[in-house]
Amino acid sequence: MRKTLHLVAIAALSVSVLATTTYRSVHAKADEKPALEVKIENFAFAPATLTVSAGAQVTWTNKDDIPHNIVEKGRAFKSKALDTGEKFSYTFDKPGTYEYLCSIHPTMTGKVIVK
Ligand SMILES: [Cu+2]
Repeated sequence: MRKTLHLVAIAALSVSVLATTTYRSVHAKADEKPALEVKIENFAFAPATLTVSAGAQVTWTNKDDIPHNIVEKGRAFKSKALDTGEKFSYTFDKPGTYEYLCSIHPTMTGKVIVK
């Protein structure tokens, strides 16, 4: 009788270890491409400097009630004017430093560093 209980306990433990391992591997996969977001708010990019790994996709969202755009200084990318709530995404394949601004309000600047 005791031996049976012992075996049941071992079986239960194995199932829980297996479940934990499966849970972790699923989550590790989800973490491979984190959502990288830059908010455009109060005439500023936040964060103003973002460091990402090559291959990362960055999404800008305009939270202001007036249009803004995102123009990379070397013209690597350029968005249309984004209205409130609109988004623009760009995938950074090559390492480097990408400086950008809002060409409607050129004092608004930001930077993405790709490693
Ligand atoms: Cu602007």
